[in-house]
Amino acid sequence: MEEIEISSDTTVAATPSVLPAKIERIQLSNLSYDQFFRNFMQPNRAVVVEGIANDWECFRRWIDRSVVPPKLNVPYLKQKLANVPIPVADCGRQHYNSHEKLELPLYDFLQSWENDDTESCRNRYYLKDWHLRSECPGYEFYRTPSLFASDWLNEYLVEQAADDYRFVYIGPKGTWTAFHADVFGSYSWSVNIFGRKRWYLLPPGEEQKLRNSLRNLPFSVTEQTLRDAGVTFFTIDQEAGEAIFVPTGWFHQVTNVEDAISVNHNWFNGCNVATIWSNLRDALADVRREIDDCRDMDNFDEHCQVMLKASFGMDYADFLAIVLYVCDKRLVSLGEDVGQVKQIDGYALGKQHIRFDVVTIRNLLHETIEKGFLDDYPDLRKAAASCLNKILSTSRAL
Ligand SMILES: O=C(O)CCC(=O)C(=O)O
Ligand SMILES: [Fe+2]
Repeated sequence: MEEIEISSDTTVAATPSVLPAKIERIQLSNLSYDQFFRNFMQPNRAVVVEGIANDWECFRRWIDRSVVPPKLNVPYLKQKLANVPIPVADCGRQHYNSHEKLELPLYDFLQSWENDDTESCRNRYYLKDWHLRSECPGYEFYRTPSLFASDWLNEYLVEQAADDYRFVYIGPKGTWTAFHADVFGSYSWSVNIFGRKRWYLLPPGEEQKLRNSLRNLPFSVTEQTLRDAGVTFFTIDQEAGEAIFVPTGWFHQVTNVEDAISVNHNWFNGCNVATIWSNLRDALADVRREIDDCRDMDNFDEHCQVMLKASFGMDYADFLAIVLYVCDKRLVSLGEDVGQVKQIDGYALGKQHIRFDVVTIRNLLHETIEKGFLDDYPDLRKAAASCLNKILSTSRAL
């Protein structure tokens, strides 16, 4: 099992220096896990990693590189995959803050790639957020790069056989993803296996300059609108074989400037879990404000959690279930002498990494109890307190 390890278990993030003029590009062979952890994940900095997907099955087989220009190998994909319904975004139609979604049979979508006569339709449908990995668990068309293998969200969801955050995107030239920050405030990584995407990436807070008089954010931005609003932003052209690490809370808009195919995960871990928890509490505060006039109804707090799940995608119980599950796995391994903590795609955590994760959870739960964040939810508070006690009684190993 391949180990991912850090050089010490300190939870103190390196002080972020001023933003660089450009997003750094680094060859995978020149970037260790520990460097990525300290220089990018902890300080929440974007980076492009080159040379990352060359040995993936999808990189080698989904694309026919024997023709000029290379193109999607539709016969191969049809032979590998059944004609399942796939989710597509209609880039010609706006639905609130994103594109309208519909489902198409996979083979219809693939067929339209081959047909030039349907150009207008072809360049409109964007196959995105496709859970191909969980739909075909036996088909290992890629392996998560070790840099991104500490992933509490998918570690938990995959082991529970629940809906995960691992996706495939297949976008014809001109399709695009509207201006957004990622779900929960998670990190995302995106690896192109084909084509080119253009990203506009904004450091956290810069999006505030784009709010209109109703405090709404724009659906789409251009370099011109960003410059006019005095926004600090980065433009990145991402080529095949390159990964983009999108840190927590960085707004972005992405265009497939050529036909482009990518694999992406959303995830969080010990480096950004405190931000996720803070976002979740802010989202609950928004819900409570929205339905403040119902405050006297029975089960008001439970009702708020139902609304929180609907708007944010996760409620307090979901969040704690992930954190407590992750913590238990690590505590069990610390209690044994050779216990391994398995991560997604066959990775395992090194000892310092296990300690880092546990210390992070200890700090998070300690603050949660101290500050009364769960006082409206006694059962959750009890579960959090009991986990904290378990951590404290394992202090020998910490
Ligand atoms: O590639 C795209 O169209 C969007 C990707 C994205 O938003 C992400 O990876 O966070
Ligand atoms: Fe995104």
